[in-house]
Amino acid sequence: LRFITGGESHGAALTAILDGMPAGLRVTREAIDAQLARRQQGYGRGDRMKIETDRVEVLSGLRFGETLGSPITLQVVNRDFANWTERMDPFGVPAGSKVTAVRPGHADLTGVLKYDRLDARDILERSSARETTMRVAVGAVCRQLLAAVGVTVASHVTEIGGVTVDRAAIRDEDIGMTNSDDLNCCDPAAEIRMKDRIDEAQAAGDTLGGVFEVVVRGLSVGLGSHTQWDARLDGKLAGALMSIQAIKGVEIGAGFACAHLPGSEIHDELYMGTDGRPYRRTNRAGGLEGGMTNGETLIVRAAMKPIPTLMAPLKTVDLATGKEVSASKERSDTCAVPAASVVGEAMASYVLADAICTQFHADSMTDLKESLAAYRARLERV
Ligand code: EPS
Repeated sequence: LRFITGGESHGAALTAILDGMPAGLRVTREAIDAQLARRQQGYGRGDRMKIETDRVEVLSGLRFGETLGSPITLQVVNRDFANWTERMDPFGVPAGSKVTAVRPGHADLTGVLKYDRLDARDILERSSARETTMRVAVGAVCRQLLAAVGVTVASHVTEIGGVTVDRAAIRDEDIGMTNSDDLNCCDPAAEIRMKDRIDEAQAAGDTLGGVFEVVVRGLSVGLGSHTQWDARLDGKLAGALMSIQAIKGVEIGAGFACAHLPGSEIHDELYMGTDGRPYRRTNRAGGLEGGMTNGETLIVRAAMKPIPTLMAPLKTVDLATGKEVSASKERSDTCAVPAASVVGEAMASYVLADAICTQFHADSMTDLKESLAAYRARLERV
């Protein structure tokens, strides 16, 4: 599989092309729109989300609700474009003031230097996390392939602005089932404190980051491969999650804790089950060993930095005057960790659907399911 996205945050529309999906996958509009709606939620988001109601339009690759094996072109119209037509006109003359007080932590400064622009809007329109709308749309199609082979993808927020959930008290099977709409959180007591923290930050004109965890169940043993660096699934997942705007760290399973615990407390020991199959009692590997899925639940965490647009702006330099000033203010979110968790699910869905399509390469879902069933049957015989 491969996909690319196009679109500026306040441009006419966002698009994506997803290539390589087998033919014969049933895809519903509702399933895509439901994921788009989840991404729009979250306590701490700004006013833009009151303007947008993201809905997918499918321009190619589907007929009567089934994939054709051809590229799938998806589009989401930006409602806010109506307020930006002159400032974002593809052919008109420059309108609106330039953004020159570049925001620390944002793509603004590096982008204008690299792309030789005078207006940071030429950069920020594309670096904006609005782009993740299309990743979620693509991920929602991939999720439907995963569902067809018994794989489910969920997530939950585990930390916001230093307030953490009691992870030990959250049962793995509840993740994705008991999540709140407000913060995609499975710990109601922590969520109250997280909301207070967001209120405080908002009142102070500040922003907050956090951590989310993606949990994938139903994966076969052996997706990915130990044989080559770019076939290792942990590397692909980490890269995909790291590519989400504002993500600064990714962990798999016990992650960074592996660095300070001895091997005896990290590795998941094997026991022989009564059914004659080895099993594990722990999952500190997070479902990945040797760059391959090991049949346990896949657990990946990502850390998001606070959004760099602060209403109480940071110090910066105005590129037009050379003076030290306060950074520019764009309407923005105080905290977008819950939205990022939905994007994280989407990126994981894409990587896993790709791993399945690579291993069980097939032009149609019929052939894919047959070769996956044959592989699973062989594993059963072991
Ligand atoms: C964003 C700034 C805000 C966010 C936006 C990402 O948008 P605006 O500048 O229009 O107020 O709401 O997120 C989205 C639009 C979205 O769909 O997630 C930024 O600068 O990255």
